[in-house]
Amino acid sequence: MDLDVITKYSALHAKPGGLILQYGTAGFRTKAEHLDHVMFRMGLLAVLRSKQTKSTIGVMVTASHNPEEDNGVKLVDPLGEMLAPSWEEHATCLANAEEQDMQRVLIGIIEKEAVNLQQDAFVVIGRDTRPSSEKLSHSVIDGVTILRGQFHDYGLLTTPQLHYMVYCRNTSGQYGKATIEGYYQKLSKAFVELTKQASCSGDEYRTLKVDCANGIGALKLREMEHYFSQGLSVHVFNDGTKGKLNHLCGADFVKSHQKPPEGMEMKSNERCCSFDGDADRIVYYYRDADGHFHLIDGDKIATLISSFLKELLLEIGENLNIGVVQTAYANGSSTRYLEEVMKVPVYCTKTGVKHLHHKAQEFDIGIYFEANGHGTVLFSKVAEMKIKQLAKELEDNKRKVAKMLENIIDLFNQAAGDAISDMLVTEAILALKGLTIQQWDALYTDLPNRQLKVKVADRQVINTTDAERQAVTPPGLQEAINGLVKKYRLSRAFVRPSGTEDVVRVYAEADSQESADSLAHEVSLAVFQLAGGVGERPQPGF
Ligand code: NG1
Ligand code: ZN
Repeated sequence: MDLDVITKYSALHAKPGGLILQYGTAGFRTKAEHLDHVMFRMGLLAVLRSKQTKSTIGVMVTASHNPEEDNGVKLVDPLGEMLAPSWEEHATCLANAEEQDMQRVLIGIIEKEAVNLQQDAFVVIGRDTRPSSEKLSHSVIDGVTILRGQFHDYGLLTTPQLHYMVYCRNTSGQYGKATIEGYYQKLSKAFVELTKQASCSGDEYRTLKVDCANGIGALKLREMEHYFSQGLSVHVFNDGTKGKLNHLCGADFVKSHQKPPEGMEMKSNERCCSFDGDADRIVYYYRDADGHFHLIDGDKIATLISSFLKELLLEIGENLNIGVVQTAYANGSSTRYLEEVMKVPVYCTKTGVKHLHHKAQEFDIGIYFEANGHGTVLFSKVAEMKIKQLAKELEDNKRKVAKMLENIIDLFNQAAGDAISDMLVTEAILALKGLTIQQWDALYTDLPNRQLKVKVADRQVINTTDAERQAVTPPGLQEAINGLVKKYRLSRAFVRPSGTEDVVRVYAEADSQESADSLAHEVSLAVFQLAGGVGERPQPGF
């Protein structure tokens, strides 16, 4: 490896002196103009990771639900998973090395990870629709090329589609074909077969309104639409032709503001959903006859899916173990409903899909969802084989049910949470069970809740434990929170430093919206006082 060449090219993607970034919950994220050097260096790192794992590695250029001016990058590991923790550290070191230290840091990684430089490397690249993404993805390619890695640039893709491509390539096509048509065909075939079993007598033709956050989801849904149009007709809103990415629309907006997106007409009781900017999150919602808005978040999607899977398993008399994985942001009512009514075990992990994904792998069928709508279902190899066998062996009705399970396995993107795939699963389940969106919503009532952000000088002064539900530092903060929580009924609150934004996040729930709002505000004040708040003191009201 000619390190001098790297140094020379690196200068063309020079790092702004003093800029420090952290590989966070979803890779690097910041203003797009600060990311050129990070992209080049992640191209280099992807080649090293590919050589070390002897597998294809993915690089996705996106900042998901963050504003259009931002961008970001994350690496995708061989089975479509998030990058291994030790490599996240390497990513941070490499991204923050000043130009003159680049060689040393690179050599350090190569030695520490015993990377064989003679090994071939292959990297696949995808990007979202942000104006800055194309140029930044070329900087990734520059990095890959300098280290003589081979690559395939898929261009515009949703984040989960890139995860799918990586997974397909590393399982020699067994999981599916690593092309965009391969993705469309695999999911659509499963969806159409599954919904064929729904008794459609008297049913109106199924339609769904989809807010695509003015992002990549719109492009890909339009491309895909005719593959599944037999079973579902989608009406795309916020397709990017007019509005700004993630601005007043998209899953993150709808979930955090608990109101409908701009740019979508909603008649009462119509089924609607929103994707986020890179189409890995989905939330549903509707307006009732009185005009009230009802949000159906990731927790309720997980509940619908797990109850359906449990029913199917019961019908074929198979007791594969099911587990639901959530984070501290899961609504308390969802956890209670899952545990007490549905009798499924529920686990709580730290925020960030890699933690949920990891935990979900412990079950035959692991269902994981973040409240914000990011999630999927993982089927273990054993579960998959058993179900496939039953679909051949069983008779009549039971065989049909096993076939449905087989289609469900194909319909879930097992490499990552995927808004398109989750949408199709949800639509199929609602059709099969003959459920309206109101009936689904009525499974349980969410506890009123509020999420706030507090700016502090250094958010890392907050350290947490118990899956982020307790703050261990700064001293006195947890005691203050405990004191405030006691003032309200059915209440709960916690704080944690965000992994994607320079803020501390505050979450509170209670028996009424007023109480949840007021508790969240009081906790924000405690954070501001005890964890080094900067700028204006948090004000009540939203
Ligand atoms: P941070 O900024 O660490 O809270 C947010 C989401 C995560 C996850 C990541 C990645 C919340 C409260 N947090 O992380 O769940 O989706 O972004 O996109 O929704
Ligand atoms: Zn996203």
